[in-house]
Amino acid sequence: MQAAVGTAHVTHGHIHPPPDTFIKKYIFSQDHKVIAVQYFITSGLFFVLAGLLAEMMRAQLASANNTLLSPTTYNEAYSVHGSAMVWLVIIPILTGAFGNLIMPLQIGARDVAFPWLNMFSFWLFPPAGILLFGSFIWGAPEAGWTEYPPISLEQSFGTSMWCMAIFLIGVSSTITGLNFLVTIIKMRAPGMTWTRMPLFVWATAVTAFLSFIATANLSAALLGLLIERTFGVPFYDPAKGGSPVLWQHIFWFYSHPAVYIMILPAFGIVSEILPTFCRRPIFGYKAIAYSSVAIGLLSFAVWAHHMFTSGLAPWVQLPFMILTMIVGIPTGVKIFSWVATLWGGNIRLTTPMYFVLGFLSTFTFGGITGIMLASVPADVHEHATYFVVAHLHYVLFGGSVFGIFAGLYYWWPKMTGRMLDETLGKIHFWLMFVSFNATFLPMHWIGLEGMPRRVSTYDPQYQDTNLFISISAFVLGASMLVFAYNAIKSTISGREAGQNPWGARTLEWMIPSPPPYYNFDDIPVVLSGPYDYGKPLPYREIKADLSYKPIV
Ligand code: HEM
Ligand SMILES: [Cu+2]
Repeated sequence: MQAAVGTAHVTHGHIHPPPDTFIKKYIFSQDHKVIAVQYFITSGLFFVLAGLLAEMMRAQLASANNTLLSPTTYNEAYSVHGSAMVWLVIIPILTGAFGNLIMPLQIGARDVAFPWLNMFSFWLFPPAGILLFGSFIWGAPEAGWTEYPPISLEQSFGTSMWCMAIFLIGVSSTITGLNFLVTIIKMRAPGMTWTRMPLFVWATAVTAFLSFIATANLSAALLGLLIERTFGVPFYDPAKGGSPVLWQHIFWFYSHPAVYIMILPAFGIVSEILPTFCRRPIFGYKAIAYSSVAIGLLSFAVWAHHMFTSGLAPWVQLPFMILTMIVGIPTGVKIFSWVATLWGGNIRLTTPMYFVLGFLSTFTFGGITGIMLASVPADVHEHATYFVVAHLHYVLFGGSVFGIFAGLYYWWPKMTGRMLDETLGKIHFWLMFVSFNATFLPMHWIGLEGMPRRVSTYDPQYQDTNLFISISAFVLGASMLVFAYNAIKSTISGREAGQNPWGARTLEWMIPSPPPYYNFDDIPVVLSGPYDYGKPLPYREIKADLSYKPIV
């Protein structure tokens, strides 16, 4: 047996041998599973820091003319909060952590195509976080996560640190995108055709393509900003002949695809969890897979919907408005397919399912306010108000973060070998779901009534609603403690998960939890698609327990 395994490893010559030292095993590891955990821990830490900045802002906004934070500190807080949530939390968790943990297992591979590059990508990430949070020492950036010139040209050295931080994350994203693309194209197990791939892999493939293609634009824009700030080369300063709108175009040419980098993997997570707990094939497999591709391509053609108030000619605005609304179609195709999967399913209401149902309601709501913002006549009024803050948190928090927690509750047993407590999971869900809506739903109203975003004081007419929002935001922050407690409890005394506690059918559940170093002793042979509940397993010579054991 040992010899047979040995030969199989030789045929996969690019796979690294097991590490022999602590440093190689846990610090500079090339194992995709260890790297995934490194991403989870690092982004988890940044999530706490960025969340604390949000709570500081809400403390300031609890009353109309509060003086807890100075206007400058408030500007720094939302700029670093937004930048960190986007680049240090959501993107690294969905790609670096979930992509690394799940994608190679689901395609039956022993690792990603370039394990060393994978390690390198990860190690660009902690320095980026240190630069971003360290920028507070010299005066953090104050022009929001979008850092529009000319304001971003005028600020202190902290803004240059922001440029370097985001540049590092950009390089890391580009490399990971390339790595994942090659892995998915070249390393799928025999028999795993494109239409036999799990939907999370489809989502990861499109996300990797976007990371690879789009992020280089951001890097170029950032380099321009850094060069202008350091050496005075006038790319963006209108006083010297540059164009601030140039920055906006390049920034959004990246950042609109980036919103799909932040949501497609969450779509993938939802598409894995639904069939498992509905015990039936996912409705519209191909529709879900191909709509991800459609969304990915369309995402390059809508960027200027962020710039309707930047003086674009009307004949430019119209196509951007129409194209943006068209993105709603493939997204709607997914939502209908998910609802149709639920329809008539033998539904098990586990914690991952709670978060999926939470995701479906909040993300759909955020998608609809997105269509409202896409309409030029409406956006002219909604732009730069709290309506936008409400919309973006419905999609990023209600979508991406709910998706992340769904995935965490679902794959935690695979990652750690132990179950999370279901009761605590449900308490976490209800606290988070209710306080999330209580925090962000009222922002739509005050936004439409005219409260501007990015301000530390406001007209007293918005006082009561803001106090309510702030109290809800503190409950929302506290709800995360329930998860932290659950995670610690599971690590110390959680029930052993076994190989396949949910009775799922994708390949990661066909191997032990946590997976062994080489993942698969023998590379599996795939015979059909992954969600055919009720039929024999579609893998040659793999026997797995498919019974779902309810967890009490
Ligand atoms: C406890 C949870 C959270 C609270 C209370 C919160 C609150 C806030 C507040 C008060 C602002 C600034 C509004 C302004 O003055 O313009 C803001 C901005 C922002 N937040 Fe959050 N937030 C939370 C979680 C998140 C998450 C999970 C994300 C995920 C990506 C996120 C992304 C952003 C972004 C991108 C901005 C825009 C920053 C800018 O204007 O440049 N937030 N948030
Ligand atoms: Cu956009």
